[in-house]
Amino acid sequence: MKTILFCLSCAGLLAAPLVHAHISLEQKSAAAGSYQKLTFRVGHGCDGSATTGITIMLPEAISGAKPMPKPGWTLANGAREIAWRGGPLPDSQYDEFSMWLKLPDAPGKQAFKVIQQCEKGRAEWSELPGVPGMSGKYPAPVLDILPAAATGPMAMPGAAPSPVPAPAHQH
Ligand SMILES: [Cu+2]
Repeated sequence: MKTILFCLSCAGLLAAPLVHAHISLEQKSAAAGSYQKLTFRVGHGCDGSATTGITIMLPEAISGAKPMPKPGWTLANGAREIAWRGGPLPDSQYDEFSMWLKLPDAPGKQAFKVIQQCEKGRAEWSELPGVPGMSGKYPAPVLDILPAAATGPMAMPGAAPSPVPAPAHQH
């Protein structure tokens, strides 16, 4: 399994000059059970076509998220997915889409599948690392959730418990 993971990351590195930014997650890791802002960066369109929609699928372990509204984009947030529609965001520009959520208590890697809609075509960023048969061209952004004890407020100030209410707050 380690070999597969290693070779996939090799392929990603080799392909980097061609496929550049992809859709990436600014935060690479965070403490289990913490409240966290996640920022998804959209580095380019679909084969040169401008982006008109970003849909982020929440992993099963995450029960809710509060997306950040963006001028020029309408927002639809369901329990399992969050969608921004608008733009268009030209291929030559980049933008960020953020949400606020509570991470699960269990450590481990969580993948956020992203569907990018463009004026022409679409791209599904859904490939998971370590799965044989994947091209590696459209990796899903992955967050590494670390055991809370391994981080702690001193090591990661951003991961400290926050007074902001839980995103899954029910009325
Ligand atoms: Cu790319």
